[in-house]
Parts: sequence; structure tokens; C-alpha cells
Amino acid sequence: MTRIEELFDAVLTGNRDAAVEVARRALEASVDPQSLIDDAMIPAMDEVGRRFEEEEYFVPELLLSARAMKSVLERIKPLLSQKGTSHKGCIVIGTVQGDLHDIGKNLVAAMLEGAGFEVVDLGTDVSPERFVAAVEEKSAKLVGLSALLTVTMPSMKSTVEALEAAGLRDRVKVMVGGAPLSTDYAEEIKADAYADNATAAVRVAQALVGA
Ligand code: B1M
Repeated sequence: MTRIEELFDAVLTGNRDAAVEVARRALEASVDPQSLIDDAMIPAMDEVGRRFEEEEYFVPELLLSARAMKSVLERIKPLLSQKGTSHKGCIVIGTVQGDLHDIGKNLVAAMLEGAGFEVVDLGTDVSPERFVAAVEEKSAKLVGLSALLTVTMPSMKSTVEALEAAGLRDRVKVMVGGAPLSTDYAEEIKADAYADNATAAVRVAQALVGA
């Protein structure tokens, strides 16, 4: 079994210690950290989601797999920095109100930080009012909204509307992302852009701030 397959298995079975150990050995052997994410852990989480839909997995299994992936991500985070990055401005990011999924958002935040953005991460279940307050306080150029549930997508619209009502919409760009989203939905709620993964999020953020 390759290290990528071993890591896939460890995340799929929610074995945190094994996941961390395999990742450590892979990094020691100079495996690209991005490949641990893209080729092992994201496919594992997709399989976890599939098993959940098929009722082979339940919430406890989701939590164990999430814990395994988060532990590896914590260790990989410093390696995601791009060399020679300059300060590109502040981005406020969070998972929208009602939604507790944060693995994808954390990954996006880590990659943005690595690309030279100052990232203010508000966490999960963030109300429109908290986004507005943070954008004001930090004079952020960009706000990033993440949602994984179809039922929490409308919180993104409410957040865009709250930024508009607070008179901030002219000076802050809005980027949205998360598995159920699309470019069409981003347009519908008047966000500035949609990014479908963490690498795309960095590209989109750089384009939005003209970096
Ligand atoms: Co939940 N969950 N979950 N879950 N969960 C999903 C999302 C689901 C698709 C599973 C399924 O049924 N197949 C389903 C949603 C269905 C729907 O709405 N259509 C679901 C459900 C139903 C639920 C509950 C309602 C279950 C229940 O309680 N009965 C519940 C809701 C809780 C709540 O939020 N209020 C729930 C709970 C949980 C856990 C807490 C147990 C756990 C989350 C732990 C955590 O995040 N700390 C969990 C998990 C782990 C998942 C799955 C299995 C994996 C999500 C994940 O981490 N993926 C997920 C199934 C799936 O997605 N395949 C599922 C890996 C991650 C790297 O990818 O988050 O997509 P992702 O992020 C990507 C892109 O989307 C993008 O970049 C990232 C990197 O490439 N991206 C952005 C994300 N945010 C971005 C922001 C950007 C740009 C790009 O700009 C700002």
C-alpha cells in the first residue's frame, strides 16, 4: 500500500494516530504536502460523506474522520506557505450561521495565510452581524464565506445583504465557497466570486484584491 493509500485509509476509518504517523513518514520521504490533502484526505472525506448518505456511517464516524484530518492539517499548515509572499491585505473568513463544518474553511484560511494574506478567522456559525463587525474593525478588503449545508446557503445571502446595509459593500469583496455552491449561486446572491477549492480560493482572492 502506498503512503497516500495508507493516509486515505486512516482518515476514512477515523484513526487519528495512524493518520498523523503516516503523514509524518510521508513528509519525511518528501511527499508533497498538497498531495496528502488532494490525493488522500479530501477523497477520504468524500468517501466518508458517501458512506454517511448510504447509512453505513453515522455522525460519530464523521467526527472521528474529521478529527483525523484536522490533526494532520494542523501539522501540514506551516508547509503550505508560498516562498517570497508579500502582505496582500486582510481577509475575514468564517463558516456562515447555522453551519459547523470547518475543515474546508480551515484549509482555505491556511492557504490564504501561506499566500501572504492576513487572515481573521471567525470560526463557525458566524452571524451576518459578526462578519460586518469584523470587516469594519479590521478594514478588511475581502470577506470569505464558507457553507457545507444547503440549508445554510441563505445565510450567505443575509451576510452579503448585511454588508450592503452597513454601507461596506463598495469597499469589501465577497468570495464564497463550499461543496453545495456554484458560480450561479454566487451571482444570485451578489457575491463577487466563487472558488471551488482552496487553491482556487487563493487565485480568486489575489485577483479580487488586484495582487
Ligand atoms: Co456533515 N454533512 N453534517 N458533518 N459532513 C456533509 C456536508 C454532507 C454532504 C454529508 C452527506 O450527506 N453526504 C451533508 C450535507 C447535505 C446537504 O446539505 N446537502 C452533511 C450533513 C447532513 C450534516 C448534519 C446535518 C448531520 C446530522 O447531524 N444529521 C450535521 C450538520 C451540523 C451543522 O453544521 N449544523 C453535520 C455534521 C458534521 C460533523 C460535525 C460531524 C462533521 C464536520 C466536522 C468539522 O468540519 N469540524 C461533518 C463532516 C465531516 C461532513 C463531510 C463527511 C465532510 C466535510 C469535509 O470536511 N470535507 C461532508 C461530506 C462531504 O463533503 N463529502 C458532510 C473535506 C473538506 C476539505 O472539503 O469542506 O468541501 P470541503 O471544502 C473544500 C471546498 O468545498 C472548498 O475548499 C475546500 C478545500 O478544497 N471550500 C471553499 C470550502 N469552503 C470554502 C470557502 C471559500 C472557498 C472555497 O471561500 C471563502
